[in-house]
Amino acid sequence: MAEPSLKASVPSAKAAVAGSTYALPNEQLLAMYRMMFLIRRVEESLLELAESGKIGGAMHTAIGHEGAAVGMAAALRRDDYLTCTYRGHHHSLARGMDAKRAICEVLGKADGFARGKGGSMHFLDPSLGLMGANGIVGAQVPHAAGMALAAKIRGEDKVAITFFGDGALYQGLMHETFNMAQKWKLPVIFYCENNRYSEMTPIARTSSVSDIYMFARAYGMESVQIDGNDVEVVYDTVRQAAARARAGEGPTFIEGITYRLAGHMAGDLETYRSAEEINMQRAYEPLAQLAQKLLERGVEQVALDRIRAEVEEEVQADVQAALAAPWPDTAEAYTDVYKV
Ligand SMILES: Cc1ncc(C[n+]2csc(CCOP(=O)(O)OP(=O)(O)O)c2C)c(N)n1
Ligand SMILES: [Mg+2]
Repeated sequence: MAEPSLKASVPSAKAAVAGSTYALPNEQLLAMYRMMFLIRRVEESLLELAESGKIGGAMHTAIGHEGAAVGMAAALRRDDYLTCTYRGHHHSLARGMDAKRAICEVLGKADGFARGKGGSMHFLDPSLGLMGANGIVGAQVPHAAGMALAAKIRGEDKVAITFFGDGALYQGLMHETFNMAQKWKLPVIFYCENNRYSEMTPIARTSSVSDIYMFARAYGMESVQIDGNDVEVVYDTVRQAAARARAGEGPTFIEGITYRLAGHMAGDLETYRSAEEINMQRAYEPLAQLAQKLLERGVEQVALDRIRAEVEEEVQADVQAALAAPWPDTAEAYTDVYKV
């Protein structure tokens, strides 16, 4: 079965948020451009470090998914709860995690926010509302619903958002969660980053429906499909979903169409898709889309170039500082470790 192109999916996606009043000022869009480029360069640098053997364990990047993270971060508060998958560097950086400490964590250095013990797949910082990434496909979704339930019981004005992939939709616990979240009108946002692949398998080979936001409609849930590579559309959709959640109107399911420009994980040989397919998607990726939008709205290319140069310098300094940072003391091997 042929894989539907991103472009083909986008018109219906835009229609799903028709009537939106979003039009962010250029200044805010430039800040979003800066953050998306920072995430991109941190992750590209991490891939280089992995290739040179400096990173132990599995590492998944979200190169091409930056729109979802940066749009979300602008729409929510830092005390709103967030859970995500093993592909979660972008959410954490967008919520304000320090880039040097993030790189330290992936390298296993003592300056990492989990003292180098969590690594790439377990980014976490409760002070930023980051309640945990999870390596078990789908597991973080009921966690977020539980946080939303707790917020509701305590009478807190908090929303929980959870990110997951298209492949997670076929896990039973997702559907149990959708049902109860809708029944109890929990303040939770289910955000599916649909990159059209589960590891090396295209969605056309795994899903019985092509528009997966339809799954949530079966539970009576508000559910939309959007262009997840358009950071402004993501911002506006999450903003509306959060407003509904805070007003007690219950959960929203958002299917953000995107595309993973790098491999499933570092070291992926990518034998399952062609270079032509990847190159075709470069025209729609979040940074390219936003650059084009900014130029059309009167921003000069030189302003974008300046941001890129500044971020480049910042990220290279962070990488060098992380490489030079100390390793944890060997005695640390026995701290913060639990057994049951
Ligand atoms: C319960 C479970 N089954 C299988 C795996 C192995 N696995 C890791 S990532 C992945 C693919 C998930 O695809 P998707 O949900 O689309 O997320 P993406 O990696 O594309 O972001 C699989 C099957 C796992 N980690 N957990
Ligand atoms: Mg996927």
